[in-house]
Amino acid sequence: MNQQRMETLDADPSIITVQQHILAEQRKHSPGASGAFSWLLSGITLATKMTQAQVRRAGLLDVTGAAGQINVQGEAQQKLDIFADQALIHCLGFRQNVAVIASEENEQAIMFDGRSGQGKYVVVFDPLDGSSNIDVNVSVGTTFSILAMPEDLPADADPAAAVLQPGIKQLAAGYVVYGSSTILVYTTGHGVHGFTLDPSVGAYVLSHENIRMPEAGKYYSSNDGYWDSYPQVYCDFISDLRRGAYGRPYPQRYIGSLVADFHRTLLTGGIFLYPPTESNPQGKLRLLYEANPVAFIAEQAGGVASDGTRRIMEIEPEQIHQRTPFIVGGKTEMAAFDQAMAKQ
Ligand code: AHM
Ligand code: MG
Repeated sequence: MNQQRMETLDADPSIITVQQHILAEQRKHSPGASGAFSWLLSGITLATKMTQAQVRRAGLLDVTGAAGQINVQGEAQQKLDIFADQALIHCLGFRQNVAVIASEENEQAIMFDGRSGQGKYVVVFDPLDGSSNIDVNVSVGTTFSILAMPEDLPADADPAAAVLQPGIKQLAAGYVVYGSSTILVYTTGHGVHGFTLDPSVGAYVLSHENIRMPEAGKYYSSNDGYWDSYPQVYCDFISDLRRGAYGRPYPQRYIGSLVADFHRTLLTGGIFLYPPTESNPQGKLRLLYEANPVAFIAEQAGGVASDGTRRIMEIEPEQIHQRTPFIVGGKTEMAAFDQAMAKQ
């Protein structure tokens, strides 16, 4: 083999996979760590790879459309909702350190048999967020949040008690966007890092290290189809954004998949709003597995997340599937939003 051929076969030493990154972060921030946490995260990444493989074949396989069941939110489950849910339950079921999981698709939290004492972690997720977009080739995603299993929980307790913790207790959180490429973004409280799936090797590779949300951004994002039922203060604030009251006019972008709308907001700044509406007076998005993980990532990237008056991550949850109004964005837009709320 000649020298030139040898060179083309050399592995790229600068490539860092998500697994390597998590292990390196653990060595840096928790030198005594057992590696159990990175093993758990690898269960999540594996499930998202299984899901993305199905998403990429939507239209070829019989995976699109409704499954004919209604979930606990009263929404029609898509076939891919169920696939993604089962993939996560399957992959996390093999991680002995996971005691309890809760998912958008299941009414009750699930305690894995015999793990109330030994399992250290609780994982909460929305397996396929924005799934009504799947049939029309629009980006969808997965969100997840990892908490510590409470030590004093009796073995026969309702597993929901393990899940009902405020967002400030999250040990890690992340999401995957199945978009023009598949990207995984995660935080363990030491910054926010993004990894793009390289389909040729099947690995998430570091592509966005230490993401910072721009202090002031370009777009606002909300479903203004509900304009007539927004509280007046939201209409006033959005009108001000549009007419340039905060420096320059903000154009609108809205996809209708939280992960995709937030990912754009994370990278380009601006503000995302899902206010209370007539049909969803408590807001539409779910606190534990949509708002909390996104809020953790936003804060770690220098942004802010609120329910209109409170910091999202300080809300004490009462129910697994509790909804919340959700406003998240860069420092400048969120300060303007807070001022607008204070004036009402
Ligand atoms: P889902 O979890 O059932 O997919 O619904 C959540 C989605 C979010 O991704 C998105 O932000 C929101 O619903 C869009 O709602 P709307 O269609 O009312 O704008
Ligand atoms: Mg969702």
